[in-house]
Amino acid sequence: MTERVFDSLIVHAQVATIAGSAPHCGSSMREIGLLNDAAVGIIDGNIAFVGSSQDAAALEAKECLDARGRLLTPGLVDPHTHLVHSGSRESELAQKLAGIPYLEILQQGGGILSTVHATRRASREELIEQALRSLRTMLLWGTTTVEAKSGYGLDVPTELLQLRVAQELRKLQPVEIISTFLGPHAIPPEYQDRPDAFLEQMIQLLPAIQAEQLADFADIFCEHGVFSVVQSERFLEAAQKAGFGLKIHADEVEPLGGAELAAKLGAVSADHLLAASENGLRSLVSAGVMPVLLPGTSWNLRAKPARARFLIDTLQAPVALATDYNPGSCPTESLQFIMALAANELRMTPEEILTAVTINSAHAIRQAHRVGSIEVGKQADLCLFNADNPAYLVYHFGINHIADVWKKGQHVVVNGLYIDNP
Ligand code: IZC
Ligand code: ZN
Repeated sequence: MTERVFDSLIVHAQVATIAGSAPHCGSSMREIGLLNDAAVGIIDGNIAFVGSSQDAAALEAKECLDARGRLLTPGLVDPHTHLVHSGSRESELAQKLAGIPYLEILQQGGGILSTVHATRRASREELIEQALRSLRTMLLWGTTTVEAKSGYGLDVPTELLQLRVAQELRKLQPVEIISTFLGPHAIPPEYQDRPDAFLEQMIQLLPAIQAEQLADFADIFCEHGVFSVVQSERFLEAAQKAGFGLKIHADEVEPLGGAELAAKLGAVSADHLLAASENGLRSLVSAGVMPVLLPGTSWNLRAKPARARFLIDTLQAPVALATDYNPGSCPTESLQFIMALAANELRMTPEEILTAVTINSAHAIRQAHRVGSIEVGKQADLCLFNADNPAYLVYHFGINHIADVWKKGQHVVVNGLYIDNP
């Protein structure tokens, strides 16, 4: 053991430990331990040592960083974003502030459809460039793994383009990207009177996406005026048969029954759930579906937040958190801001929040065997914060607390600055 030379060694850190790779449910979400004066060693991109700084003193390392008592956490995992798109929707801000509901803006041809128009017009290079800017922001703010949905093409070529862009982005920068096909995100103008024909087209596209390994998950916007529960079931069943893991935009605005459907189909996650019925929540928890809550969206749409306390305290459920980064309902890449909202809006504790943006969010995208906790054998995705405890992160809100970030053992953010080709 003493012969091993570590690529990097981080010493004198407050290491936030999350024991085990299983999803953390209910009160166990608060079981984050802080290892005082701890050290983490990295070899070949993986965590190879977690222990006291004293024990680490005997270890040999090519690079050593003194954390000076600051908080070291797993790299943050954002399990729900609409990363690849073109344009922005600040032109709809006045409508939103005037009280025009999100779904009404969509019915009038704006909202998601305005981003669809912009994305269809954009070149591959423009899509890459805009997403790269977002990924840079994410990394600088501590996100090391992100889920990215399609859904702004709503036609075969543009949906494929969005997914291929996500695939290319993996090679261009360090943040890991897990792709989701969200073809049924809205009904495109050319199919306005034939939603079932559009859905069929998206179902027909599933095998091609699977054959090219362009996405691990399939998702649908199950919502009043978008896709019904019956349509959602048809699409998700076909996706499951084609080998996709299932996700669902469930009960974001109206209690339609998306949560119940997620339970019935054994989805990997059910996301939003602001309006989900109590029965819906109970059944999805019993079925082992990960609830992914998006407090940035409820806050931005000025809607009632999801029932995190009911899930955690009454149902002893796990909860994961995500940004929902998109140009409409939640234009922010910052999981740190979402963490502050989770405290204030969802009444989650700092420990629950840290669990929800690490091990539980890794579960929401089936990556918990590799990321989401600081354990020997896991990928060395780490965040060093200018803070010495988790409460400080959510209490001092709206600013970036990141000092350093490691991705697969590479030191990609140093003192708050992005390092290209470390
Ligand atoms: O572009 O508005 N809810 N899809 C479902 C979104 C929000 C993204 C958007
Ligand atoms: Zn979404």
